[in-house]
Amino acid sequence: MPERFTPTPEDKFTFGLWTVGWRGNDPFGEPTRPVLDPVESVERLAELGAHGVTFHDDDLIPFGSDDRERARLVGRFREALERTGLKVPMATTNLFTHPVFKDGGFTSNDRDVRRFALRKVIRNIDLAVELGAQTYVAWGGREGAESGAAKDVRSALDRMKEAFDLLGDYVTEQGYDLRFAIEPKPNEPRGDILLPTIGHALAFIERLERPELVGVNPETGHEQMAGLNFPHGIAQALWAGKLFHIDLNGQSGIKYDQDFRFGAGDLRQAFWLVDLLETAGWDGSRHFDFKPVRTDGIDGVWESAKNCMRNYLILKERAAAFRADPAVQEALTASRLDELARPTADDGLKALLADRTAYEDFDATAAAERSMAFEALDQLAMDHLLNVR
Ligand code: XLS
Ligand code: MN
Ligand code: MN
Repeated sequence: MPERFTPTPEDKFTFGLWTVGWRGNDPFGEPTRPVLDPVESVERLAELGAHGVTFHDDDLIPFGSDDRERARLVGRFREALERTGLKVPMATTNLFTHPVFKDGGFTSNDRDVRRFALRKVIRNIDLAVELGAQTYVAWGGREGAESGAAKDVRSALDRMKEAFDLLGDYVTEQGYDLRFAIEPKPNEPRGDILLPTIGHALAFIERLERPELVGVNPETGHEQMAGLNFPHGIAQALWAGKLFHIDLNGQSGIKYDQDFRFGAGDLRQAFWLVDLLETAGWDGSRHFDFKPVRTDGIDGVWESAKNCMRNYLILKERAAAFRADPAVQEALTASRLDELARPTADDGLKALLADRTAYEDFDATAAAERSMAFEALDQLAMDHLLNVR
């Protein structure tokens, strides 16, 4: 019998090539691990039970490669995918590593850079579609500023909109079955980044010419870097029909982008997130965007990749046990979750205005005395999370 927290491709776990391939270079230190061949990543991830891999153009084809080299690298990657059965559900563009992108891609003050950025994205969209991707992530890594006058934010948002409108035209004209997912992040590497949170991105998307083609790709740590509640943000994205992709990892509070393996960092938010995705019937990839800690060798890379999936499956089991517990059902009723699900005025505005019990005869003092009983409910969740019930 397989161990119960061992993943299979049906669990839809995916990893960026840049995650397991991260060599441990940070602003203060050089790489601590050797280069990892994308083909080896594909093989190892398949062995571990993943469903797919994702990549930035430059993860697969180093910046500046000529056409022959590009074809060779894509060819051997494709061959590894066919051999292992691993899928490529998503791809993205690196618009942040090369110095040319020091002031961003879509919103660089330098128009030539913006035109180059769009061409770079379009080139990789063609490859993404060839490899079967249906989602194209756009993280505006360097779309931002460190100082006030350096960026006219309203003009920059015009340029950002222009970029997504042009990309929407491109995939529509090509007949591609591809949607875009904007990845918010508040800061790092820029002092401040445009579209810093899920909420900013959702509002931006509604101003686009083809809003139906664009959703969000929220990352656990990015919302938590801003002190926000990640499951709440995901719930709002789901509510808006805009959760097109998700980046799972771990983060401990308002700090630099830690990118720990999933389950590390804020464990309670991880629990509520898995509960949300599973109860909402999320059928997209469970994509891990994490960085194996730079203290570890290649052993730690595969150990942490395995444990991202293991932690998700453990939390999935714990969340299901919480939902199935009759005591939890009772506690949910005591906390009036069923009432929250009921419309406030399903009798209509006229009836609400005529209802004396709603206002004139309403006993606010008595209603204020009714306990919401949230403490008992929350402890049940804690007991299930810690597996002591
Ligand atoms: C960096 C981002 C990045 C995106 C893809 O902070 O998480 O890895 O997910 O470009
Ligand atoms: Mn991150
Ligand atoms: Mn990410």
